[in-house]
Amino acid sequence: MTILTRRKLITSAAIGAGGLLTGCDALNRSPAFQDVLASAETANFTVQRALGDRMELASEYRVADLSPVFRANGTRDPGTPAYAASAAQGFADWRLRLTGLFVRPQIFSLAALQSLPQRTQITRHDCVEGWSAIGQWTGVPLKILLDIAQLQPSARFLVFHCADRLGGRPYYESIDLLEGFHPQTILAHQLNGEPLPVANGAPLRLRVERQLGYKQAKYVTGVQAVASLAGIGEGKGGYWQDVANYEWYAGI
Ligand SMILES: Nc1nc2c(c(=O)[nH]1)N[C@H]1C(S)=C(S)[C@@H](COP(=O)(O)O)O[C@H]1N2
Ligand SMILES: [Mo]
Repeated sequence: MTILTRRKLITSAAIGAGGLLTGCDALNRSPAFQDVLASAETANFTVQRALGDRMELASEYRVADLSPVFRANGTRDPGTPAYAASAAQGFADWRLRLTGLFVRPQIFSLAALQSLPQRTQITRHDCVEGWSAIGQWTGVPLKILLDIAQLQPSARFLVFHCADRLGGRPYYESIDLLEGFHPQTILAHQLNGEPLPVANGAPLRLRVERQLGYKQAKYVTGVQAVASLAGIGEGKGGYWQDVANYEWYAGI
């Protein structure tokens, strides 16, 4: 079924640049195609893979475009004694652990992360709840950490563990390796040139700029390399995927 879908899409893409959108719109409206999308999350992933170059960049904006306020959503403060104690000392004891299928598992302090090469990017965050905000993020490209820790050949996904719980469950998210090595995928410790506020995920959050807001894990404590998402949470790759069937590949 997946293969058929991909062939159809490639056929419509072959119409040429002018016909591509029309072809896809028609395909999107077809009930059979809707069934395919509904039937398997992998179908959506396949569509993304077939339609676009997954290494394309998300739009970047200018300082003049920054939202006056970058609103917060979901957890605004993890609220645990451990988090409060860490915040009280400026997160000097915060650690990012790279675990799972790495050749050289790592533990980084914030200072260690900040001593690595950094990237700053101004991007638009789109939340499924219907709001967007443009912010400037500074942090270490995830690729740099992956190059240090070195993935084992069996690694396929990167799971981000967070310090907060929502509705009693730990928040988590996951991405594939293409997204993990993408130049705009960073672990950010600054928003608009200031240390990340608690409400926006202090001291460290994921920015994975071609995807929706819920992928942007806040309060990140760990990156786990895995061969499969089965066995992590309920196996759908993220908190909102488990709780409300949100799409795992949340392309904008
Ligand atoms: N750890 C954690 N990460 C999270 C959430 C959360 O509740 N906990 N909410 C997600 C959602 S739905 C959105 S829209 C963004 C909100 O980021 P912001 O608070 O900086 O606006 O964080 C995402 N990452
Ligand atoms: Mo969101």
